[in-house]
Amino acid sequence: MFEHKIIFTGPVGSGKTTLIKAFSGSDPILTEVRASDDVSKIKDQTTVAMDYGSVILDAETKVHLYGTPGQKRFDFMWEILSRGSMGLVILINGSAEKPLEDLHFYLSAFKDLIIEQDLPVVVGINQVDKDNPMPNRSDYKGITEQFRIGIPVLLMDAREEREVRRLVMTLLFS
Ligand SMILES: Nc1nc2c(ncn2[C@@H]2O[C@H](COP(=O)(O)OP(=O)(O)OP(=O)(O)O)[C@@H](O)[C@H]2O)c(=O)[nH]1
Ligand SMILES: [Mg+2]
Repeated sequence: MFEHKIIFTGPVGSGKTTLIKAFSGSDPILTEVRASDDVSKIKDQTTVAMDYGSVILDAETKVHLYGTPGQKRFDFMWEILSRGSMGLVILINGSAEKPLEDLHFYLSAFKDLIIEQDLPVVVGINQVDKDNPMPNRSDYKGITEQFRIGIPVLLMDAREEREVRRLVMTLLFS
């Protein structure tokens, strides 16, 4: 069986934990605690170390999913979780205040994987009106192309198993 490790990163509230819960075959392992300070204005719980889940895609393929904490103060976990991963997903809440800046920030934070290691990367934009997103897909594309040409950008819903599967398949085949 081929086993792949994939890392999911992105800002607080972009849906990393939601996605891993939606997609994991077995019970995911979460490290959520009650949010304090600014995060509590957005939601009740936040990831402090990692999310982990796994899913068997077909008879030959198992995927291990690792979600990072979004909060910058836990950024020491980003590098630890990145080790040995075959691909990176950056998840962006498209209805946040500055989603293009968020994307730029995470592309920069993971530029070693993206530029030096040339790992497969896919960007998922969620929490948007898919028919008329603002900013639109090509705005996000423009940001990714400052880092590397050809990074796929998908509009998706992190709560939907089917859409997460499409995102993961895009990563595995890119
Ligand atoms: N409309 C919509 N809501 C979503 C989607 N994905 C997640 N959400 C909601 O947005 C919030 C995201 O929260 P989390 O999944 O905890 O976000 P996170 O990225 O794990 O955040 P941290 O662990 O704090 O970094 C939850 O309230 C979800 O219900 C989506 O695709 N569409
Ligand atoms: Mg989380």
